[in-house]
Amino acid sequence: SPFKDLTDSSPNDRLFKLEPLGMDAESLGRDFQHYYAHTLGRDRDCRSAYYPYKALAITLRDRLMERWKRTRHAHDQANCKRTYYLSLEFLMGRSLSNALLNLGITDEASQALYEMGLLYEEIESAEMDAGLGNGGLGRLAACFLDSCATLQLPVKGYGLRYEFGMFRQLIENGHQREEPDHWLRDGNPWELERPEYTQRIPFGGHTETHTDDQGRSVQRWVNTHDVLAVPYDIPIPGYKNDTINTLRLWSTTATDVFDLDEFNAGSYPESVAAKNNAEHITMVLYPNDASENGKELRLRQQYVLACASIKDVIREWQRLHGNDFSAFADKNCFQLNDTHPAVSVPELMRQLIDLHHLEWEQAWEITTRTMAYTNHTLLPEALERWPVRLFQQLLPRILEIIYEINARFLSEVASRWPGEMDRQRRMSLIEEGDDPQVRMAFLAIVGSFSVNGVAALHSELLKQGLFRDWFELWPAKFNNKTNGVTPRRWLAMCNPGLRELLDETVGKDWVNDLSLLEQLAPKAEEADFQQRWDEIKTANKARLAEMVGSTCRIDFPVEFMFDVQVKRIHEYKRQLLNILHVIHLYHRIKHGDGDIGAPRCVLIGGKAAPGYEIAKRIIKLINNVAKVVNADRQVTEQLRVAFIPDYRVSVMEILAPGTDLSEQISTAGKEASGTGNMKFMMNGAVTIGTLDGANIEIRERVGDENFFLFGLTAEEVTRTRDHYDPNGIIAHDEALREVMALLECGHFNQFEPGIFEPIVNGIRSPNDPWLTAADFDSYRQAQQQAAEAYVDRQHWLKMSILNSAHSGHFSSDRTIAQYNQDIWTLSPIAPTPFSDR
Ligand code: B1N
Repeated sequence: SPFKDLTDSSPNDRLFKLEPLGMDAESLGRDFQHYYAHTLGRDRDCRSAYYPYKALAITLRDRLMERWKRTRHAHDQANCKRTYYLSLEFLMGRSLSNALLNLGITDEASQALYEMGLLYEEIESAEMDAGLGNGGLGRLAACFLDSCATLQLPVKGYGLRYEFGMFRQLIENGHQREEPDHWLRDGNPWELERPEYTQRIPFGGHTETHTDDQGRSVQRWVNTHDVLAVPYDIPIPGYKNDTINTLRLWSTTATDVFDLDEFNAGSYPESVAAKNNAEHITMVLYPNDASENGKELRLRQQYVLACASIKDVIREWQRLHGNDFSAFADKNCFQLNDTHPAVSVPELMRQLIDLHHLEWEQAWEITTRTMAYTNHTLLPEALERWPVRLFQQLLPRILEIIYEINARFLSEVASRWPGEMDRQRRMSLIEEGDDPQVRMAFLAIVGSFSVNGVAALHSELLKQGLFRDWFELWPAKFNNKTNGVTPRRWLAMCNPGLRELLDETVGKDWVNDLSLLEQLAPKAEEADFQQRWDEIKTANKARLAEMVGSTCRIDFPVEFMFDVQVKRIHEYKRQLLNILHVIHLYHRIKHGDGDIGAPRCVLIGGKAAPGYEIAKRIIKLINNVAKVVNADRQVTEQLRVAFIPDYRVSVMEILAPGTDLSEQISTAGKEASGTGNMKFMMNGAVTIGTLDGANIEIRERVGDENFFLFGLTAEEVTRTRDHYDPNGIIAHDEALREVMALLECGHFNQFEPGIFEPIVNGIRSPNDPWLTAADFDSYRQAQQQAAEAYVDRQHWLKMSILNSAHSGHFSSDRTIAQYNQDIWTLSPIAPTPFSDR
C-alpha cells in the first residue's frame, strides 16, 4: 500500500474524508463545464451532443462514486447476508436519466444545462443503449437491480461485459438486416474497471486422481488452457436513498503468461494468437430469445460467469471469515436467472471440494442451501441441454461432479420409488441416446432450495407438466414470483407529464409505493381529471408520432387509436394474428365499410433471431402490408400501419406512455409472464389479450370490464391439439376466409411471388402449434369492442385511468419484496453516513 500509516488519521484524511459534492444546479453546472472544457477538451465549436452527454455523465458519476463507497462500507460493517443475481443478460438501456431521477436532481441538471444554452432532451439521446440482453429476461434482471437498490437490499448482479450487445436491426425493402452493436466504441462512462479482482478460468485439460497427505483420494484438473476474467463495475443507484449497489460484468482476456511449449517450438505467432481466442469469449451476446442453439462458445460464456463470480464471492468470504465455511450458506444466496448460469451448481461444488478441501457432503449441503433457480419458459426449444461430449472436452472436472451428483440423486429416487426404472430414466440429469445430453434445468432443480416460475399460471403449469416428477419429490421447493417492472424507469422517468399529475393527485410517494395509485380509482369518472389525463396522453401520443414520422416516414394522427405490439418476433407471440386482423380491417375499408369502429394506427416492432427464418418472413409480411395500406388514400383515413425498426429499451420509453391499446396476444400457455404488458398498463394503456402469463393477473386486478379478453385458455389449447382443423375453421369464418384469399392471391407480394407461402401453410396446418386460425374470430370481436370503446371518450379515459390505478401489483418492488421474504431473507442496510467515512 502506498499509504504509510492508515491508523493515524491525519495524513490520509485529505484523501479519504470527502465533503459531499453539491447537488444544486450551480455545482452541477460548474463541474459540467470543467469536464467539458478541461477533461474532454471541447468548446463551443463542437456540434456533437455526445460530449455534453459525457460531461454530464462524469459529473453524475462523481456523485455516485462517493455514495457507492459508503454502501460497500455499510455492507462490510454489517457482515450481512447477501444475494448474487447471476444472469447472462442485463438489458440496462440508458443510464443518464435514471441516475438523475434516482439521485433526485433531474430538475437541477436540466436547469444547469438550460443556463448554458443546452437542451436536456437532446443530450439524453446521445447515449447508446446498453443492450446486453435479448428481451424480457434481460430487462427483468435490470428492473430487479433497480428495486434491490431502492429497497436497500445487499444484492449484487453478476453478468458478462459483451463487447457487442443485441444487434442493430435495419429494415431494407421490408427485410430485417443485422448490424453489430459496437456500443463501447466511444467509451462507457458508467463502468469502473477493477483489474485487481481479475480471476483465472480453466478450460480443457483432463482430470487425475491423487492421494493427499492424509491418504484421501482427490481429483486434480490439470493441463488446462486458462483465460482471465476482468471485472467492470456498474453503479446501481437506489431511488433517493443514497444506496448504490453494484453490477459486476466480466470481460475475458488471455493470461499474460504465454504458452512456453509453443513459444519454444518457435510458434510465437500461434501463442500470441491464443490471446485472441480468449478475448472472443465475451465478444458478443447470443441473439436467441427463448431458444437455444447449443454452441460451444455459449457454454464457455456460461462457465466464465459461473466460475469468476463464485471465485469472487469466495475471495470476499475468505477476506472476512478465513477458511471457515460453516456459515457460508447462512450468509450467501445465488439466484440463477434461468438455467444459463446453472453450471454454477457443480462449479460451487468444485471450488469447495478441490480448492477449499471440503468433504462432498458438506459442500453439497452448502450448495443446496445457497442456490435458487428461476425458470422463465415452458417452450421445449428453450430448454438447455449440453452434449456430454462437449462437457468432457471443455469442462472435464465439472462433468465428473455432475455424474456424482446424478448417481447420488438417482439412488435417492430409487429408494423413494423402488423399481420405478422409468421414473429414474425420466429424472436423470443425463438424457441417454446416441449423443447423451446434460439436462440443465434438472441440474438446477437438484442443486437449489427454491424453484420459481414468473407468473401464477406459468408456475402452475411447471408443476403439472415439465417438472411434475420433481414437484412430487420436493413440493416445498416450488413457488411463484410474478414478474414486475420498475416504476422509476417505466413511469416516473419515461412519462414526466403523468408523473406531475400523479405527484399532485396521490402525493410523491407513489414512486416508492406503487400501490398508492389505487387512489386514482375514485377519480376515474371525474370530468376535470379525465381531461388532464387526456391532455397528457395526447402529448405522449404526439411524441410517439414524431418518432414514427421521423423513422418510418408515416404520419400518425393523435386522434387515431394507437394500437401497439412490441416484443421479440416469435411465432408463439403471434404478431401474425395481429397482421391478419390488419388485413381484415383493410378488406372491410376497401369493400365500402365506411366505419371500422375507430380510426387506428397499428404499430409493430421487434427483432427476430438471425437464424429464425419464419420470424423474419413475418417481419417482411408486416412491412409489405404496411406499404399497401399506407399507400391507399381511401384506407389511410381510417387505418395506418408502421413497423418500427430497432426496437429497444429507449424506444419503449417513448412507446409505453403514448399507447392506447396494448397487444398481448400469445397462444395461451406459451408466454411465461410478459413484462411489456405491465409497462403499458402502468402508463394507462388498455390490454387486448389472451389468458396467458401475467395477463391473467392484470385482468384480475383491473377487472374484466377494463380488459379486452379473447381466445382459448391454456387447457383448451392442449385439448384442441389432436383435433385441430384450421381449414374447417377458415371455411366457416367469412372474415378469415377473405383475409386468407388476399394473402393467397399475392395481393401483398405482387412482385415477390410465393414469399408468404410458408406463413399461409403454417396457418392452414393441422399441426400449427400456435392455433392462429382458432383464435382469429374471437380476436376480431375483441378488437371490434375495443374500437367501439375507444370512440366513447369518457368510457375509454375511465378504463385508461383504472389501468394505471390498479397497476401497483406489477411494480418490481413488490416482486423483489417477495423474493426476499420467501427466498433470500436479507435485511435492508442503509449506507454509512458521510460524517463517518
Ligand atoms: O422471460 C421473461 C418473461 O416475461 C417472458 O414471458 C419469457 O419469454 C422470457 C433463452 C430466454 N424466457 N426465456 C427466455 C432468453 C434468452 C435465451 O437465450 C431463453 N426469455 C424468457 C421474464 O421472465
